[in-house]
Amino acid sequence: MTEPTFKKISVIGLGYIGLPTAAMFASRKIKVVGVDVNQHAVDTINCGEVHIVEPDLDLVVRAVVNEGYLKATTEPEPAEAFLIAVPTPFKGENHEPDLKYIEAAARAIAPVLKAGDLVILESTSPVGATESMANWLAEARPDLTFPQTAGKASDIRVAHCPERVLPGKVMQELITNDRVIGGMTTKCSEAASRLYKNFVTGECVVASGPRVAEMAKLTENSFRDVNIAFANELSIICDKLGMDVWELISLANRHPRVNILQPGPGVGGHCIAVDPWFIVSSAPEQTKLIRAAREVNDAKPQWVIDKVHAAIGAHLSAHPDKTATEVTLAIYGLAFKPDIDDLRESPALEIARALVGAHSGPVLVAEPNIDALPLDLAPARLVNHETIRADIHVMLVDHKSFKSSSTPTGLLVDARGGWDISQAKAKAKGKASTATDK
Ligand code: SAJ
Repeated sequence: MTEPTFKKISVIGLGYIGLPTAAMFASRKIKVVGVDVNQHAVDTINCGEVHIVEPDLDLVVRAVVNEGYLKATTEPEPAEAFLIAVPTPFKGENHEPDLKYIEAAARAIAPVLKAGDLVILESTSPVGATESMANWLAEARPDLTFPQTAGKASDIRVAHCPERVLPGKVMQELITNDRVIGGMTTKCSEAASRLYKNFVTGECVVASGPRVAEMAKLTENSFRDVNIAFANELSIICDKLGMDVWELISLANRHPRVNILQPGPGVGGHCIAVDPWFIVSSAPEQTKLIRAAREVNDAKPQWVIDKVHAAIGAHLSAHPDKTATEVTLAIYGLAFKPDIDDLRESPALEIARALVGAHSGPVLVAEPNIDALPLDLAPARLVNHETIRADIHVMLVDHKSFKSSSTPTGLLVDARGGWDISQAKAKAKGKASTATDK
């Protein structure tokens, strides 16, 4: 017997993952109802517009809303498949995962579930979250059967299929990335694979269950975090030994089995700096390396701040006639990574705030992807990087436009390796590689 195709699906949570996913299904001419508690997001989408920035998303959303395949609402309605893409933040100070949004989403869809429906958790989640979700659904609907008790014969199919797309490339990676399918039973995995095959050209890889699928997603982001921590530690070692860390890494990466990522001012965004803690909280005694990597990356912004203060001190020593109020500081980049406009959870923003708060002289900020500075940077001025004249230049994000411009004149604190400081280094023998006179 051929399994039915999905005629209507519902996506709960219309954020950075949910909206692109909803739009992608709708672009395959499947009716999609997007559900969000944010009335503004719902109204914006129903006008064919977007409330988040992601290349090409606006075009797809406009088309699918106009054609009637995507609509948004605040109240769940019946569908054949439900995809939950809500945030999983921390609870309190101890980096414990908070499943309250998943629970709220499960309880919101429970009343409209019917036998044969599929519920997929896409949110990055700690191990066991999918089973908790299935239990909340079962609690709310004792008239239906669920895989945790009925196995393959369950009325409702449940799976964890974690999103793995890179912000900035979401519309492309949604299609081409392989998709991990962690069904609670083989029937659940079959149904989820069938759903994603509507647009995924990568492989739908069936895991042995939802727990390993949850752990796979956390492992991917922790792997990246540990690798970046290694690069960040190398940058601090190189600074002590008077070497260029970017040269070092590019030499080491010539080895066929070495692939070190790049150091920076710290790790930002909503995933890499968060997800490793979900593993730590599941196995606190067994996660020494994962925890250490988090600590190394979290300490990097302060290290950069200290470097800038040392550069200000060096400049004042070289110009005894000046006071700090006469030293102009220029900051290049505020976003959490290159070539995006997203300032949330950005180490560059954290560093800029600290410098603006501590420095008594003028602070100029170049961030080509925004139109106005955040209010708490108020004393600073947003400027075009090409017109900057300053005593100390601080590179925090290597946006393409910064790298294509010439290296500025003055003291350089380059947390990204975006400037060519090799000549300057030769001139400034004995000085730290990250604070170089040019
Ligand atoms: N970073 C470095 N050095 C590097 C690479 C990144 O310092 O060599 C920094 C970035 O500047 C940024 C942070 O790490 O501050 C995170 O950026 P990212 O590009 O590594 O990752 P995200 O957070 O944008 O997206 C990640 C991706 N995960 C992996 O590549 C394993 C993406 O595929 C996931 O879907 C996403 O997390 C998520 O939603 O979990």
